[in-house]
Amino acid sequence: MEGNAPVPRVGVVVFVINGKSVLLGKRRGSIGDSYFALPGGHLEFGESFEECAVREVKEETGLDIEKIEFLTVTNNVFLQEAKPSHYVIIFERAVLKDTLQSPQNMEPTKCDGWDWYDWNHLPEPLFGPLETLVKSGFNPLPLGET
Ligand code: 8DG
Ligand code: MG
Repeated sequence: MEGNAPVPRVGVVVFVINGKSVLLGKRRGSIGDSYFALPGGHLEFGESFEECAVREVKEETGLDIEKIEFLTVTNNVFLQEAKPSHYVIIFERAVLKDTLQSPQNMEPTKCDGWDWYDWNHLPEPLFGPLETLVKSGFNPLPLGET
């Protein structure tokens, strides 16, 4: 393969579901700066989607999650960014192991802070890939929770 040729990367992001709310944080310092996004990040070599979801949520929010389920996948090309990039994003859903546990802002240089948002009253602006999903009518809540 070409040395520095850009390649698509894989991201795993997680709808952490708490009742009718999901966890979102305003991004800082990378693609999607100032937009609300899901916790998540780059799939590491050899990792399963579930392992990546657990690791990223723990690293970014301190939360322990369980019941990780695959929801959907989207193809996202960001050509307008300072560093053009291309991500295949795996969207997972999960719940808290301990519903009394609160999110912590573990990486304050990358995120303004985490909070729960009612699915029917999401904050703005949402990061593009998430915005597109929401606008398509996608709903990450289990049936009956809408
Ligand atoms: P880093 O150490 O590489 O900076 O952080 P990371 O946690 O591994 O990566 P990330 O930037 O959080 O996520 C990887 C890419 O996934 C991100 O650059 C763009 C893409 N992405 C989306 N939608 C979302 C989303 O809702 N949340 C997150 N975290 N990333 C998303 O396309
Ligand atoms: Mg991240």
